[in-house]
Amino acid sequence: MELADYNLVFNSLSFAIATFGAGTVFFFAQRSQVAPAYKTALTLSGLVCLIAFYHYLRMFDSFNHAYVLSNGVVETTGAAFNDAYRYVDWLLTVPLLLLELVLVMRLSKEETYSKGTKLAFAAALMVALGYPGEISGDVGTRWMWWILAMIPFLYIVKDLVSGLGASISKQPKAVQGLVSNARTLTILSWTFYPIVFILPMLGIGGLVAGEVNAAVQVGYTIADIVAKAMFGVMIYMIAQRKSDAGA
Ligand SMILES: *C/C=C(C)/C=C/C=C(C)/C=C/C1=C(C)CCCC1(C)C
Repeated sequence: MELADYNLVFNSLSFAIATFGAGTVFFFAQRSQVAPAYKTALTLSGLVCLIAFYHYLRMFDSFNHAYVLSNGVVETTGAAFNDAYRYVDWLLTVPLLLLELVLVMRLSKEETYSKGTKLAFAAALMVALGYPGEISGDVGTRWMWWILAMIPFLYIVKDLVSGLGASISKQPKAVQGLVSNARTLTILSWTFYPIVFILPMLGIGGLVAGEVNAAVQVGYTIADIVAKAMFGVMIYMIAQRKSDAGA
């Protein structure tokens, strides 16, 4: 790994730790600012940041065990970078993020339950199908798992576009724009992940199992910050505006 790539990965992992640590404190503190119906959504935002904070600490640690700097040259130690932290993180946080969106919309109990379980299940399946591809150094194997993981992914996107789309029109006027923006942010930031996944298959940044591809790590880290922390701020704004409107 080149020094510039090493620095890029080191700094972005470090930045993510700071962002998710701050996000955890912020979202838990802001629970007191919203009506009781929306407190769970904020609790979930705080939990998502806390889970990510922990996993980024572990990834940073794993990265520092796999690579060391000696006289300005990056050396491998023989220890593999552990991608499992990222996937375990997604397995926990991705369903929670979808529940956040469903909860803040305050649909009927049945709708919340059925939408919440369907979306959470599809999200967990998507992450589980992506992992065998992520740890493979074989282009064909990676494409196969990518295609399989795209099935639940497209199901989620379709549901966010059509299913939640219908519910958005039933939201109070004051938040319709915000809810629709939160949904757009989710779709755009989530689409980033399958694109980042294929970078090494397109010859960007090298493809060796157990070795860090800087473009992939930085790409996932940016997407995580948008999909978890920025999304959490939008959920907070929706919750606060709906609380003010007594909705
Ligand atoms: C906080 C973390 C989030 C929002 C993670 C989202 C992850 C995805 C949308 C991942 C999707 C993938 C595919 C659609 C195919 C290839 C494998 C994945 C897991 C990268």
